[in-house]
Amino acid sequence: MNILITGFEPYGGEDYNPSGEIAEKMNGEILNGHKILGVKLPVSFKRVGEILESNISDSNPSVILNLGLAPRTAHIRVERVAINIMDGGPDNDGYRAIDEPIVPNGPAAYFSTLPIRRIVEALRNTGIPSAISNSAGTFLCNYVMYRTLHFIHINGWNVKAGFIHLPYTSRQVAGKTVRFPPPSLPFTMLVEAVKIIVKTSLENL
Ligand code: PCA
Repeated sequence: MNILITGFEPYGGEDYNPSGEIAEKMNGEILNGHKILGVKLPVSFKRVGEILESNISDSNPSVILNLGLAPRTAHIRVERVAINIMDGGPDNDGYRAIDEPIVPNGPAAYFSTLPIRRIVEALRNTGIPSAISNSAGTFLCNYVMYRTLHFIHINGWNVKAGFIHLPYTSRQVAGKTVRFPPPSLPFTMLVEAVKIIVKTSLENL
């Protein structure tokens, strides 16, 4: 079985995005005997869909974890739902979406097919702060979650897929010369969290 992990390149004036770094770092690793394909995605409404779908088709994964950065969040957010809306930007191509559907006439929403409550419990049990989140926003993270769930749905594939929002890394925040740095977790803890999420998903296939 294969595992696909995606993250994003930096966006919004930041020069670092832990989600893309973790995806690339884990590329090629074997976890519980399963091979990980890790891919960094562009923060582009126009370009990301095709890259995402070709990676899903090529890797034929049993588990798909889409990762993204949620600035000013202090914990691992396990997303419950993706909605059929693009509203935000500008993305890295300079495109700003306003109230557009991701898939015209597509379902209003898709639920994550990951075992989200068990994931939150497993993370908390290892000392990693985590909670279910009921909105992945309306920017690229929600877009990638929706496109992933729509793609596996229309193909009729039985895949555990969902989205995880990560906080800033501590190192990233330490580089900001501000009076009150935003919340963060160490990079090593974020990597550990992703591994726990994959393992919990594999246990619940
Ligand atoms: N976070 C953004 C897009 C890319 C990322 O890492 C979001 O939450 O939509």
